[in-house]
Order: sequence, then structure tokens, then C-alpha cells
Amino acid sequence: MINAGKNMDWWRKARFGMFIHWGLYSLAGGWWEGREVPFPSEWIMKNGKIPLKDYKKQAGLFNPIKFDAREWVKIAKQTGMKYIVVTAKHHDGFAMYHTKVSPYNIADATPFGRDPIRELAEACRAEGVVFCIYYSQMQDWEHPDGAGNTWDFPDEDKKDFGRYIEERVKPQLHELLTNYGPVGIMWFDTPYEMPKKYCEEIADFVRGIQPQCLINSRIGYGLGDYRSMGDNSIPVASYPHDWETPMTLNDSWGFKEGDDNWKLPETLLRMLVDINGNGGNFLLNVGPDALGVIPDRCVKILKTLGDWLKVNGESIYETTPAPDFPYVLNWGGFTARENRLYMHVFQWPESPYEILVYTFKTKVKNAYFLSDKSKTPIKVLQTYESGRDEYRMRVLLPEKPIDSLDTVIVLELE
Ligand code: FHN
Repeated sequence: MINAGKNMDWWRKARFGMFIHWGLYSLAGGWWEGREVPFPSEWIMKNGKIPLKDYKKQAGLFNPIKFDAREWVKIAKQTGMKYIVVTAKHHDGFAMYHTKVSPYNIADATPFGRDPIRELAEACRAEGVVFCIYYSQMQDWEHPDGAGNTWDFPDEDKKDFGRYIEERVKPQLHELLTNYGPVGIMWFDTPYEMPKKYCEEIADFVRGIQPQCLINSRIGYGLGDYRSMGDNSIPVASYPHDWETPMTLNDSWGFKEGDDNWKLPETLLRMLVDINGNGGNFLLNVGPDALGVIPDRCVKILKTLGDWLKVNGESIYETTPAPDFPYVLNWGGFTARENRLYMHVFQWPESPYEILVYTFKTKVKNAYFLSDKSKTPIKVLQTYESGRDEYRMRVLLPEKPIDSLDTVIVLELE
């Protein structure tokens, strides 16, 4: 990516963040006039071709009285997430903050009347979590010149995309970058066929106001600081630039009534390790409901991850891919930090309870379970293979795993 290196330090150390999709669509929850509109819920307006005048009426009913920014940030923190990316404006064009650019915003158009983005920014600062903003720069289904709304504004010839950028995007970005303190990432989305000129202008505009603010690759044309992989997609090998995988916890990004396809904690943990082990960050999404509550089931899953990270976080944060380790491993994977390699064992071996590891160029001087404070040594039998100039090791394990999710073994290298 373009600016790789610049300001990436905090991001590279973080490894795990929370994505939050929350907007007017959370009220409909994927259903319109008694009919389920196909996934995902934040696309309900477009997928259901809902006329803007009808969709807008939801604002009068949107009153998330249970919203508590501190609570959300605490959930993220207890899960071990180091940054939060929250939707300030998604494709529907409704601003979830108090913008003066348009009355179509949560503070002016709803009975709630508050500015959740401000409250979240403050809560993040208080809790030491990096505050980041999602902004849909191309699609805006409310602005007549924005992209995507072909049912209310069918006449493409009448659209002036440049006017939308000047009237809506830049003034809103200006507000978001000047009224809410330092922003860790300005997270853009779906640039599709957006002309390069506007992408460059927006990137320069953001950097002109907050030079330290990172921009993800969905700004388009390789102008970002790091690569956002496709939604829910994890590359199978390490990638030569900084990258991040955005992932849903169930199937929808926004809250969807009846979407119970929750991923299991063990699945998510394996994803976290696979992503970190290949040098990426994991941005895991939650979709709070219309009252402002992160669903219970979701909180429970996150708590399991958080409990594991409290014990094993050393093997995740600030890690890099393990050097010289090109093989796909069926038992789990590696992360690395300084002179330590972390073996994440998801699949415990059957008798004789040992894992064979090779291709290490350096000898292991000590091995122990990360959760074992006394660091009782684990037996590792090592043989040097001069032909291949590497060590072949047998890591001898007890019969049962120490952790039912992922047992981490530290290999301290000489
Ligand atoms: O269209 C959006 C979608 O609603 C969601 O915000 C995801 C998150 O990465 N991004 C787009 C699709 O890639």
C-alpha cells in the first residue's frame, strides 16, 4: 500500500478491532412491512427498493434509549479489541452523528436527539481504545447526486457526483475530523467505479486535516495505508502489505431479526490466529439493535474470546508472522514476537501426543504453555538436519489440551 509505514505502529500492534454497524436500518432489522428483505440488513433500503420518503419515516421512531457508549467500549475492551470502527454514515445516507450539513441525522431527525459518535469518541478516549470512523463516500441513497439510489433518482444524467462530493462528503468529513478528536482510521467503503480524481481529493482532504489518520484501501486506486480484504475473506498465505479482514459475527452487518447464524468462539479464535499468523488484523463486527443494545448472544461469544485473550494475549498483540514457516498446518498455526514463537494448537494430537515441527532454522531453548505461570518446561526433541540446515522437532504433549479452545505453547528460540 501507499503509505505503508507511516503511522501504522499502533495498528500493527493492535491485531484485533471491533466493527460496529448501527443506523436506521437497525430499526427495520431486515424486515419491511412484514416481509423479510434479503441480506444484509443495512442494505434493506436498496434491496427492498424502499422509497426514500418511506425509509426516512423510521427516523421519527428511532429512539435507542438503552444506548450506552461506555458499555459498548467496555465490551470491546473486555474482548481484547484495541480499536473501534463505527458507522458514522452508511450507504443509506443517514448520519449517526450531529451533522450541520443535512438535517438527516440522528440528533436532529429522531426523538433520541443525541450524538452517539461524540459519546463513543469520548468513551474510547476514556478507556484507551482507538476511535475510528466508517464513512460511505460513494453510495449515499439520500442525496440525489450520491451513488446507488436508482429508484428515487433514476435519471443518471441529472446526477452531478462532483456536487455530492463538495456538498455532502467533504463538509461531513470535515466535521468528523475536527469535532471528535483524533481519528485512528477513516474507513471508506465500496468505491467501485468512483473517478480517481475524487478518491485522490478525499484522501488528500483527510490527510490535510488529520495527517496521522489512517485510510483503508477502500478509498480506491491504491490510495489507502493498508489493504481491506474482501468481507469475511482470509488469505491463505501472508500478504506483503498491512491488511485487515472485516468479518461478520453472524450473517448480516447491521442488526437482523432472526439472523442466528452466529460463529462459534473456537471458529473466531482460529480466524484470529490465521489472520495474525499471516500478518493481518481482524475487524470483527457487531450489529447493535434499535434500542442501542449489542445482542446478548453476541456479548457471550465476545466474552469467551476476551477470557482467552486475557490469558493468551501475548501470543496475539504485537505479533508478526512466524519467519520461515511456509506450510499449512492442520493442528493450528504460529504467531511470533521477538525471539518467541507461539504454537496455537487447536487440534490436539492423538497418541503418541506429539506434534512434529520442522523448518526452524534456530534451536528452541525453552518451551512451556503460555498459561503456565511457572513455565514448567515441555519436552522438545530436536535434531539438526544438516542437509536442509534446519531443526526437526517433536513437541511432546500431555494427553489432554490445557485450553479447550486453543492451547498456546511458547517456543523460546536461541
Ligand atoms: O456494502 C457494505 C456492507 O454493507 C458492509 O458495510 C461491508 C463491511 O465491510 N462493506 C460493504 C460491502 O463490502
